[in-house]
Amino acid sequence: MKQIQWFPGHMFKSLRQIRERMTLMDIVLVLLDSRLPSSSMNPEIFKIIKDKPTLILFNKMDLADDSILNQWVEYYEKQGYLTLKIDSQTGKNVNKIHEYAQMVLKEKLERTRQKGLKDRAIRTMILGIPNVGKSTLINQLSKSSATKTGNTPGVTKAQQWIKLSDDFHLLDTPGVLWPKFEDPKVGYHLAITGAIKDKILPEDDVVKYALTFLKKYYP
Ligand SMILES: Nc1nc2c(ncn2[C@@H]2O[C@H](COP(=O)(O)OP(=O)(O)OP(=O)(O)O)[C@@H](O)[C@H]2O)c(=O)[nH]1
Ligand SMILES: [Mg+2]
Repeated sequence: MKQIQWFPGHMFKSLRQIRERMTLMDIVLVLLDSRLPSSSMNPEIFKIIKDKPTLILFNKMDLADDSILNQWVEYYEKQGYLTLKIDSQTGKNVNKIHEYAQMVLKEKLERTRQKGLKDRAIRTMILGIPNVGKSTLINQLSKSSATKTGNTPGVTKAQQWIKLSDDFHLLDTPGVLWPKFEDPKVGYHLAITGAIKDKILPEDDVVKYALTFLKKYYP
């Protein structure tokens, strides 16, 4: 199997931007592909988000094998993460994201209220590897919002926010992370599902891998 050496320069730039923007966030939405919850997880992600509250979203739930997906749900929930399965294309469960974000931030929101402070809007951003559905989710979320974009001064420059509601604001540009590559199998999974360009791995190998995989797991 061919090992991919794949860390384009724009990923360094993207990583720097993510780190900058992270300081503005109350919670991050980590978007995974339900068909490949492991391969679509960036290996460094928990170092990048540190102890920032996180909601894990399994996108493309419509394309996944639910019994296997449920094992991943269990895996992350055991580690203390709240997760939600969504379909960004049809919008299934997308309207639950706000409520889930509030659940993740429950204690923090309660503390604010106890101090008699008024809540400010929850600020969030989407993080995920290429093709996982970040833009589709942003479009789906903003469909129902009255105010499309607003300007809030950021750390270095003004950031564009989508006001999904008065108390839930989404940064309009998602953070793009690189996928996991240490296991050569992952490269094949990403090629088959379209997360990496067709040219990166030899087509014959990808097709051979896909057929072997399907024969083994879905004969
Ligand atoms: N079946 C299905 N397809 C989806 C879903 N979400 C996104 N897609 C499709 O997945 C493809 C990639 O979606 P994008 O929203 O462009 O992904 P992205 O993460 O913004 O990709 P980059 O901008 O390249 O990083 C598109 O063809 C979408 O229509 C989903 O929940 N279900
Ligand atoms: Mg996009």
